[in-house]
Amino acid sequence: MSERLAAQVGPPAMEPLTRLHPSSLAALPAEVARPLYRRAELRPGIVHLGIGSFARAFLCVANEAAIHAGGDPRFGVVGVSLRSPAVRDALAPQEGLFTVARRDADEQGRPRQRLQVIGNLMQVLVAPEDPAAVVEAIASRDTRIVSLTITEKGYTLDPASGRLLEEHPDVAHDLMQDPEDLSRAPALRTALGFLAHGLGVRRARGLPPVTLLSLDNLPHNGRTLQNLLVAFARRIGPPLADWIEAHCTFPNSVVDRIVPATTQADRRLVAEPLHLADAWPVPTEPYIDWAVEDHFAAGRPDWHLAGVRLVDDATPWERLKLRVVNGSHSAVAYLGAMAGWATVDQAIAQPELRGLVRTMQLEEVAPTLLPLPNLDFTGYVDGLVARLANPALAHRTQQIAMDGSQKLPQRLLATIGERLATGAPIARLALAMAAWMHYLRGIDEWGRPYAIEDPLADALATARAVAEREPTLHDRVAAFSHFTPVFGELAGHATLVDAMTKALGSLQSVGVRMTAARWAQPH
Ligand code: CS2
Repeated sequence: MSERLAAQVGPPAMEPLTRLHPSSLAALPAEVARPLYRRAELRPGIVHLGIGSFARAFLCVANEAAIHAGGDPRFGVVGVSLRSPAVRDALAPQEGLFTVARRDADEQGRPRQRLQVIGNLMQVLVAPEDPAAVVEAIASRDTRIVSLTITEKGYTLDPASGRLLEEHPDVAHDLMQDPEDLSRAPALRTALGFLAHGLGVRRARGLPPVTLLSLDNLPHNGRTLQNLLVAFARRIGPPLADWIEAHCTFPNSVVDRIVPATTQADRRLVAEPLHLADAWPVPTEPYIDWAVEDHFAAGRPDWHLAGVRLVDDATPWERLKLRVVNGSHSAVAYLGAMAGWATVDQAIAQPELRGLVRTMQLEEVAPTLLPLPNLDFTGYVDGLVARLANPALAHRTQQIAMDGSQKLPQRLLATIGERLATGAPIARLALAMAAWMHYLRGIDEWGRPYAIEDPLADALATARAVAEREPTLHDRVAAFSHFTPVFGELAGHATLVDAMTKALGSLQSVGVRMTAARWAQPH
């Protein structure tokens, strides 16, 4: 057979794999964990907005562990996709079952994974197809918690101040929907719109309040959600705003688990040992940590049985997580993407970058953290570097680089602001900010272009273009630093502008590797 013909005919067709499904659970290989409880006993106690990979590898995993440990099964999850039907289309034929693959490397550095089929996701609703179903789910008598992983931009807030963006077109649209006219099931677009309308129905029906639980990487995510939702509700009906404030609770919570986007390779890596096809498995790391304030309006799952920390005040955990884990992640993402290191493990394998992350954390971030009993900070940072070095995750630096405008205020600028207030050095933190600015030019050090994915991409491009007209690098950085949605009160701060100019100048002239090496040294 000629080579051309062989290519057309392709390899012999493989037997199509049976789909993961409750009826196929019994045939799973023994080493694959699976639901060992009766799924029929689950009740839909949690409505989760944003049922992407993170929610499934985090909330559903902790929930599954709690139920396995004998916890209350009335907290099954109804997932909501606010945009695309893809997760529902993948999981409906599997009756909500999906596989979590915990991946790392063995002592010899060979990748390995442990598979678990998760059973507590009961249903997935697709908001644009049936907004009324989402409102009804939030208003359902069974619902006791409405949780969210909608990413930073899903909160429709001004990143630097946390204020509701009333002028955002989707917010403006949702504010116009009539909360009294429930029969028409308004075509809501925002998470806040769905929450306000769902809670409006609950209140109208005299049903008990619920807990609103944000699982996103925002500062004081519970309080932030409360402020936004109450501001939104006040615009559509002050009594509803009062009811939410008086009865619903919004615990702050801090989530930590690295969950890269699923690829075709992941599907194959899971299908092979499973001997079944899972349309949307989720790869993740073995590490998982969750601190949540124990302040629930209508009960909660027995998450303590799953090792979740139930705390009075999550603030110290939040600082640690956002500033150390996410701050390092963003620094590695921008520097790595510019240097052409496509994945986080590739980037952190460079001694210069590893050194920079350690110095930034130990010298500049550590003094801004709040005391946590028994925390060995150096061990925590070393543990983070080991997590980032996990070669089995292939976490793309470009994935983390997305939405910088929404992430950097809490990951880097809050720390910078506190350091500046005491006159403390900020060279490494400013390098991370300069790396973002460098990244926004859209071409890496090898001349390869990429798109800037950010809800404020257009405004950022304009700010950059305006800054480019300035005669010196210092003036360009100063002009760009007036982009207030990100820089907020630090706009134009002389010390920050000086430090960013120095770092950006170095990135532009000697590149990422040499700059990281220099900035990793004591200054
Ligand atoms: C990452 C986070 O994509 C990002 O911005 O920094 O998703 C990170 O992986 C998690 O917060 C880790 O807990």
